[in-house]
Amino acid sequence: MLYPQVSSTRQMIDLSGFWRIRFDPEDEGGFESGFDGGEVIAVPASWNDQINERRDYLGAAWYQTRFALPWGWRGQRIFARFNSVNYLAEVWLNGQRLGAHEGGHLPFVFDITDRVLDEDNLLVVRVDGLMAPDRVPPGSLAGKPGISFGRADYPDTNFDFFPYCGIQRPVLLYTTPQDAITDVTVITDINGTDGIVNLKTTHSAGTPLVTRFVLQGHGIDQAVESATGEASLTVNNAALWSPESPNLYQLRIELRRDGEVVDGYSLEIGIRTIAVEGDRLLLNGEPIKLLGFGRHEDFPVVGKGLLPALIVKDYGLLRWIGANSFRTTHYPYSEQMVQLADQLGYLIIDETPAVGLFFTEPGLEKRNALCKQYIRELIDRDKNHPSVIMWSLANEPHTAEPEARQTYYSQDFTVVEHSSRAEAVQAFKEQAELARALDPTRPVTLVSHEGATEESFAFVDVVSLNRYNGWYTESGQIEVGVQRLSREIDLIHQRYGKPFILTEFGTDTIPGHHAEPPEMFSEEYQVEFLSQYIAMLNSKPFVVGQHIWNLCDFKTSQGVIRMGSYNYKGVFTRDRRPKLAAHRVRKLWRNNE
Ligand code: BDP
Repeated sequence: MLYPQVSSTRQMIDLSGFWRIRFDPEDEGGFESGFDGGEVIAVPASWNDQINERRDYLGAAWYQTRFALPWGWRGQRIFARFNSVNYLAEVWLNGQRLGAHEGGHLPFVFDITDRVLDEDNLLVVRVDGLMAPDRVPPGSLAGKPGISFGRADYPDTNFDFFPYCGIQRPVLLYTTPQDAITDVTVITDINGTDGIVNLKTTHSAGTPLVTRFVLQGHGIDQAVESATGEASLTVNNAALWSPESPNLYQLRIELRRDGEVVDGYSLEIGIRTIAVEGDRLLLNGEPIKLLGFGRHEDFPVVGKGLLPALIVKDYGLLRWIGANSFRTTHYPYSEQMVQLADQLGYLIIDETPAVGLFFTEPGLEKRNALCKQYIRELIDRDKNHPSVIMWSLANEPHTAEPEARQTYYSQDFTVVEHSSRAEAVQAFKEQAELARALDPTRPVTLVSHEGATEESFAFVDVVSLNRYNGWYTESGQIEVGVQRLSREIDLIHQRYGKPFILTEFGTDTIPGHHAEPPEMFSEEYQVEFLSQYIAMLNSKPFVVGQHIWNLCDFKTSQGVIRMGSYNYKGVFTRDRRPKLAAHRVRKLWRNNE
């Protein structure tokens, strides 16, 4: 899927601004052709923190806005693109239904060419933020043993970030010519000092057209023409892309008829390879170690709304602390975030919205289908970004047979046979196959909290684990916890022999709370905890990544372990001020520079 752009053949406008919203708690409906009044709402942003009375409201709401067709657009193909609507969207233009999309955090597009008027168009979006067992992430499962962390949070989620909803990223209107480039796939390789750029495009013209590819930058200006839409360019002495040197080339694609350009599309590409060899992760053929964080799209008032200044700020924090990577916990981040990672040199583990999956609860078939839809949409959206080095299928799916989990812990990580539920094994087998079929170039991972009992680790290239020894377990005893984790990581490595990433570890830390000797919730405890974890992880060559939970404090549902409805595991506060641990991690990651 191509991000819209403005060029000599394409136009785009952004419908961000003040829309109207009408909440519909009884699900009465009937607003397809618009409504009078309503409340003012800013788009993009979640509704929850904008309108006090609706903070915890997760039901149906109707958005509307009006627009006129920009001058000169008629005659082009015209589209409406929604970059993210959480959770379910249904859309009408001038009373006519355009379609629906399930799942927040991934874009969807409608062709509105034949439905858009020259003046006074009314765009209506019904947004449904309800948490339900047959949705992904699944919700409203509380009260059942082993579900919702065994407690009831409010609102009832089975993850701890606040379930913000609404139109959270921009809605764009854009044009393409009638005969347009519809997709581009860029796959790069390295041969000695040469870069190989393999290109494939599709277009909407009914007849064969010539595609011209022009690659520029770092002293080269090369072009190749193709009648099939496929081509391969060799770049001598290529300037490879890496976090240290995020070198990008400008790729221009032109669709031509009789020598005349009918459409053009430009993008920045990076030449790099990513591979798993034995238990190492290789970037451009060299072992790479990921230092970084899990994060959330989360900020006061806007909730999960796109906030460009926050993206700039967070990349500044990542640079300052010496991180080279992050995981898009627990849903795909904005396309702007990914585009900047290409430019600034960050490695992304790109995660689908599949957080907290269950396998024996009702709705499994629908959940599995949604997981596959998300994988398709995510790869379609992000496949051309050099920064994206891995696909993460899910975070902490509840895969273990309960008895197997008990034996595993009580017998100090004895691996039991048949430890994962058959439904989970089947689901991840199919999902890993799907991700590989769609993108054979990137490793696939699964982020588990089950440990060596996770049978689905067999299907992925990189093993990822979240652990809180010294916090949720071995509370107050960091050393005991870290030693136990060290043994567990070794056992997982023995069982699977794959590269390992500790994708989450951290402690809730109240800024300004101090204790000597260190005590839980104090800044000193976070410093000690992260230092001991990092030392342990550094000692294992097969550990190819350490991602601290979390970059910043973030909003959660209300619950007994979330004081003030915050998760305080950030090394920065929610308003991005460093805690003591930020300075320590900076020293450790930047080698005392
Ligand atoms: C992990 C989850 C993460 C939570 C974290 C925590 O993956 O989303 O925020 O625990 O409890 O299990 O802080």
